[in-house]
Amino acid sequence: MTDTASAYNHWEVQPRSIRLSAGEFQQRVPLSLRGDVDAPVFVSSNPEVAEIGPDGVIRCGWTIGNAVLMVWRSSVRDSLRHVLVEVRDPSWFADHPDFASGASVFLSGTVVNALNTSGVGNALIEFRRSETGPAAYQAFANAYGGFELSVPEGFYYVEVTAPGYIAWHGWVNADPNTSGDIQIVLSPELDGQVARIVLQWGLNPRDLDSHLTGPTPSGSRFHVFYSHTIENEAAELDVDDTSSYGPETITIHRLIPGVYRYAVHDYTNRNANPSTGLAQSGASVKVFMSDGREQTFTVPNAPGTVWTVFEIDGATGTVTAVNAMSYQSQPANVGM
Ligand SMILES: [Ca+2]
Repeated sequence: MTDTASAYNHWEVQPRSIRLSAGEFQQRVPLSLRGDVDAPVFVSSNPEVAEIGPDGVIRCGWTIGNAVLMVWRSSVRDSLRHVLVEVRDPSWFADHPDFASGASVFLSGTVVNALNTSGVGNALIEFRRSETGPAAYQAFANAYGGFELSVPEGFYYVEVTAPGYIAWHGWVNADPNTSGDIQIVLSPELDGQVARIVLQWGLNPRDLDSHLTGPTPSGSRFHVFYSHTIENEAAELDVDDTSSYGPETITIHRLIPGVYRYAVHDYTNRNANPSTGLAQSGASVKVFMSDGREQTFTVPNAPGTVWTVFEIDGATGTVTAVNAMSYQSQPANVGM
């Protein structure tokens, strides 16, 4: 370690592992393990089991065993991170309960643009067994964003990518009893805007609404929602969905000092109290910041018609989870 290490103490170091099936296999170290660094240095403790090139590609052969992969943030070898690489016989995967093959599940879905819900052609859909594992199954969307594939039942960490869009990550349950059409919402890369917020939910309630409030230069607060879709130079509601699933998307164009507050309103059940419609909606919110930060929030299992999801400090850009449920019947009052 060098005396520069303390400058990088924000670089999160935690135990991670990668499991590979023996047999002339290559897998690039995922971004989550490389960290957000320009020129990481990789060294394997056991190149016979798993060697790693300067490009971050792990290569294994037929030698079963473990290797510790060391990742330094830069060529001065500061801020060391360890990753365990396990190379297992292919039959190990078939016998392991996490990997055993169950019934084959047919999945179909659509990849859509968060700004206008049009299909995203030729998106790549990859199903992984773990957040850091190799792609186990993959499919390309057709020109209209539609895709189909069959996978053994189970939980998968799915990555969806397309040129010009921010990569989508999330867990998908491939269950023969519950699987239906999957909607993947991709946000175009931010181009001068500071943030994008995407809301999705399930079949019920029919209509959830996105609300963003924030400071104005004159000292009052703006309120972007379905009846005021654009606040000049500040933010806009790109899509309002009123018939289940979403997406509803808000783009923030700039931040000024003050508190920005994002909330989801259960419009369908706005006059009900008590109400568990929002809690049972399956709603999730992804927020993408222009510096690459990304957070996903899922609705709390608590009654209420308003889910106050998070706040952004306009001076620093810090996103702080709120995740509070409350009641409000008047849309104009949500998030104020
Ligand atoms: Ca709506």
